[in-house]
Amino acid sequence: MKWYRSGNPFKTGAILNYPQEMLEIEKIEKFKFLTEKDKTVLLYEINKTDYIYGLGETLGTLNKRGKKYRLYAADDPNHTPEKESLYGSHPFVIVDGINPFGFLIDYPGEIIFDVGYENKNILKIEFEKEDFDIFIFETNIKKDIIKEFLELTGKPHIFPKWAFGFQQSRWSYPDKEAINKVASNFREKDIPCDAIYMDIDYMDNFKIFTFNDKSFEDFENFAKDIYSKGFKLVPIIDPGVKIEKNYYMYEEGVKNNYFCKKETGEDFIAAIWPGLSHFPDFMQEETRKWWGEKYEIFTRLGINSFWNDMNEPSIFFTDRTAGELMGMVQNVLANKDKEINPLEIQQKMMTLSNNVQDYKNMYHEDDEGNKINHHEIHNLYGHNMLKSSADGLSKLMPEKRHFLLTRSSYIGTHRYGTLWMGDNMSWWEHMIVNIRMLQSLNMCGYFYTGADIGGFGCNASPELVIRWMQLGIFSPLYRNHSAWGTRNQEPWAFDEDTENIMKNTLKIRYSLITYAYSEYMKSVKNSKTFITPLFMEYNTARAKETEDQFLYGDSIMVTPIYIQNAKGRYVHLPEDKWLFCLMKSNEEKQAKIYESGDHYINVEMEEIPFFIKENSLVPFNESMNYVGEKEITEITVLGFVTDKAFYEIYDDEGTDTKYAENYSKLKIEVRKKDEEFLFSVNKEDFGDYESKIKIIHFEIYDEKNILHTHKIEI
Ligand code: MIG
Repeated sequence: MKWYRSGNPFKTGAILNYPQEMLEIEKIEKFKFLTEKDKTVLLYEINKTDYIYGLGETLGTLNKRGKKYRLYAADDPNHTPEKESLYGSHPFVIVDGINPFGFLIDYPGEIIFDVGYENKNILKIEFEKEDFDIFIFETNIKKDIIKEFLELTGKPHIFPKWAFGFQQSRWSYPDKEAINKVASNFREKDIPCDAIYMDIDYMDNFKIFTFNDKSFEDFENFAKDIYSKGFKLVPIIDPGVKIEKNYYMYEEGVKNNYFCKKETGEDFIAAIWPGLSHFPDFMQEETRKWWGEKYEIFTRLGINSFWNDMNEPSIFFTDRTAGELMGMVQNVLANKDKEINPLEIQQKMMTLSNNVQDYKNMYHEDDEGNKINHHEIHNLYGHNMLKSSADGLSKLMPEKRHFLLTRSSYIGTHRYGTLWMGDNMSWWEHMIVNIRMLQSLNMCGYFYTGADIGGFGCNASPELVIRWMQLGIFSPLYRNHSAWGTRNQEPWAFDEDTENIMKNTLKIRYSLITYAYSEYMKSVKNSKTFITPLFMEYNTARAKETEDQFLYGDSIMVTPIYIQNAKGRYVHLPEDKWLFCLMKSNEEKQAKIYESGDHYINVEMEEIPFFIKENSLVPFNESMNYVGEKEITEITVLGFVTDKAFYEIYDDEGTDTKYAENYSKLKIEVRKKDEEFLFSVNKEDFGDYESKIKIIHFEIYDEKNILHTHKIEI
């Protein structure tokens, strides 16, 4: 790995461990470094055979060639294909060519990545300022690029085990009665679920760290009740603090100088959900501490799971943008006889929100008292908000793992929690976006992530929600969420048949909890992606171009249906043989061996297709209403063995922070010797945690498609 420095970069906090040697940017190889009048540029000549992967949360294909990306956090709820910015900035790239290499840029302002868009053979990276670090990972082994990236930026946050259960959300369940109803529906209908989200309406007038005491009267008992049914509550936290006399967050913030400033030194003002608001200056340690401590109103009730929204930060309008628009409109009204240009007004309206000039008018102060223009470090706002939340929760509940989602993120934010993919739509086109982004986000440390299942904006059809929920089985974050005013999309929101399909789907997810949790924890430990693109494992052009399939842990390849009315799809099976599994429910499944190559598979609406790799095993446990409801004492290991297969079940208590000391490993081995199978299990417990699994059933297929069963009692 080589580290080059240009100018005098801002200390973003993204990099945990710097390499020993820092080189001057002029010495950089592979790239041409240019300083122009108003920008700094890096150029890389794209080789014909190069596949260029990365850039985390961006639209477009997994191979980023042929599009331009603008890394400048934006709250844009309309993710159409031509859009260049989403909510985060993840300038990490793997160039998969003759000699694969990777690189990471640490620069908190706007970066333009033109990946062969203007000129198809040039990757052009543009910065407004010359101040950045670039790290080049020169190892040829693609998986090692990820390892080195995580050595620099740190390991992903360890989520509680329940995070691998299902989560239901909607903007908004308006009051506690609505949430209670959702909770009782899940339990009465025997549909598994672990968490229910609370969107902005739980607050008093959108004032952060308050409760609406009418719609959520006696919040404490309401929360207790929900938790006693095995649910977690996940309240939303927005950064904007309402300007209102006697509101404690406002008063404390103003008094202690916790808010971002205008150029003049007064507190910066913009309109957002609560109305005119101030924005906490998360660049300051003091402010972060103050904010983090506010979570106490939740943690005293045992709540330590949250989502941090609107932290690009999103701005609806300011007096400046609204004033300019008003001026234009008034001008038109006052001069009725003059010719008007309606287009100009319409275009002005489009620039009311999230206006770059507003960001340029906003200032931070760092811990040394230096004034920093917001625009220059724009991409750090969400990162530092999440850091503040994470540090606060770690102090308030030090023994417990927190659960935190953020909308805006930077490199390294994965250490504190994760991102969800923001405001997608109930469009089939957004399912493939979800599939690709799971892969590109895993590459830059967001192992645990996901999109709004069923789509956020627009109305969803039952088929779309079914197919998306089926994909969701293999999405680490499995959250169904939808926007205000759209059709409901909870499992029971459609017809009975749809409800049954979703119930079976969710039960399969819960039967895979042992596998999901083991694979996630091993991924973090070994610094390898949990969701892995095919190009990472297989070196053929066909594998590198397959973007609509992915590996889920070490044993499973997922091949989702994401086309409306499709009753099947083509799949690419690299290298080895694979065991094709088609599941309707935990009780009804088919399994069949496939040779490598390209195949068409038939998949009915209620069926979930996936493949198990040759010489691999997958443990299934009994489904349950929520993670931890029952102890898992019995598992069934499904596998495909032609020689020998090994699987390690990792487990721990699931909620505490002592996972490094207290955990268990159950090592399972299946060997084929001539026509016989040999089975063995080896139990290793560490610290004070003990594996609870007592009975293991085996369902092992050989290359002739013959099923061999066996049972071991421990
Ligand atoms: O302006 O809180 O991405 O998940 O439901 C919209 C309301 C604000 C955007 C989030 C979405 C959430 C919504 N929020």
